[in-house]
Amino acid sequence: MTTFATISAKVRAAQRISAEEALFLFASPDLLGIGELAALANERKNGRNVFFNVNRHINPTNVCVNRCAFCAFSRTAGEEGAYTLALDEICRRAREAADEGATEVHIVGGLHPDLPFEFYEETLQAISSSVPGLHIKAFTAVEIEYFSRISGLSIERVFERLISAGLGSMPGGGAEILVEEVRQKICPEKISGAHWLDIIRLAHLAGLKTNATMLYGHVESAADRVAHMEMLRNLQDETGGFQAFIPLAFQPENSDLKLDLKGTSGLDDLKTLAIGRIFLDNFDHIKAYWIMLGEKIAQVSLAFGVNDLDGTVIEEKIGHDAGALSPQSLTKDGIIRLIRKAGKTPVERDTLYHPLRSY
Ligand code: V47
Ligand code: SF4
Repeated sequence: MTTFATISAKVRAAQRISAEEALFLFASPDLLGIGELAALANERKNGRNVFFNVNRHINPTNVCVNRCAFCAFSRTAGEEGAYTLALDEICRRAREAADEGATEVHIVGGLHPDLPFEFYEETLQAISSSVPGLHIKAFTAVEIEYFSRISGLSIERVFERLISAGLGSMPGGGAEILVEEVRQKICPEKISGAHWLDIIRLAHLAGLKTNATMLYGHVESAADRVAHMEMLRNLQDETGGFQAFIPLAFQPENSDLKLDLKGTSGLDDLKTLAIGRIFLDNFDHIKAYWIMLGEKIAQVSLAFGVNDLDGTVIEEKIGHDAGALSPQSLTKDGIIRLIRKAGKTPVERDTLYHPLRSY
């Protein structure tokens, strides 16, 4: 029989817990007990270090043919508020970021009905030639699949072309909840969960590291969250290409999923991060994306198994269009202070988790 004690014994012995046991933890009221196990699992991997990076997000366009029900960022072409950045402006932002100490740009956007694949390829080429050394983490699996469709190229060929144009790694977006019934409710136009996993597998085979996100706190059940994490854990066993798991707390404003959803509770945020740390024993990093969680919950999460606070971000749009109350960026000093005050050691990292400097 599953009890908290049997799960605790497994985690303490560094053994993998089952999906059923993860579900048991979601149903458990013992948040502090779960947090303690997650902290233990994390300390074993990362000691007292907490990573952050200095980065900038650039969203080249919010025009998107998918219009997922939870997304307040996207617009239809021609709709008020729709925008597309010129290549020069994207480059200018990347250069400005590097001048201010960023080591990474994080580039994701909508699925634009008219921009050709070459626009994205040229964007990477232009950034890598004008800002050499800046790591480009770009495009979700959803965008990669779209590039393949609009160009007629295979997924493998899309990766080859983007890597030679300067793509360094991929973020973890577009995963949402990989369970099909949930996808039908929240993002029916988006590629299936199985397809998302296939594209990520090909990314890993092409030598790209990626992250994996999980959008939670909308219509999904705890069982859906566990099924999602199990699919990620299985793929990670196969490829080892995931760097961080990033649960994204749903921000309900201005989205078609608004219903009577009020957003996640801090308790659910901490529990989800902690169970992610315990269940995903083959992921090195659990990232608290402070933009969606707020600074305080992100800080508390450092005692619940989290070892990464993402970055300075600068001008975040996806969460803020959906009502996120966090600031749009944090300074490096702000992140360092936040980590220090939680009793941990701040370590600036590059995108691939090489430590650059500890504070
Ligand atoms: O895929 C969209 C999510 C994602 C909302 O890999 C929303 O380092 C909450 O993936 N409420 C894009 N979330 C952002 C993303 C990401 C962010 C930070 C770091 C990394 C990384 C990846 O944002 C989308 C979707 O799941 N999203 N709308 C919303 N209303
Ligand atoms: Fe488009 Fe991504 Fe928003 Fe879905 S989440 S509507 S794919 S920008």
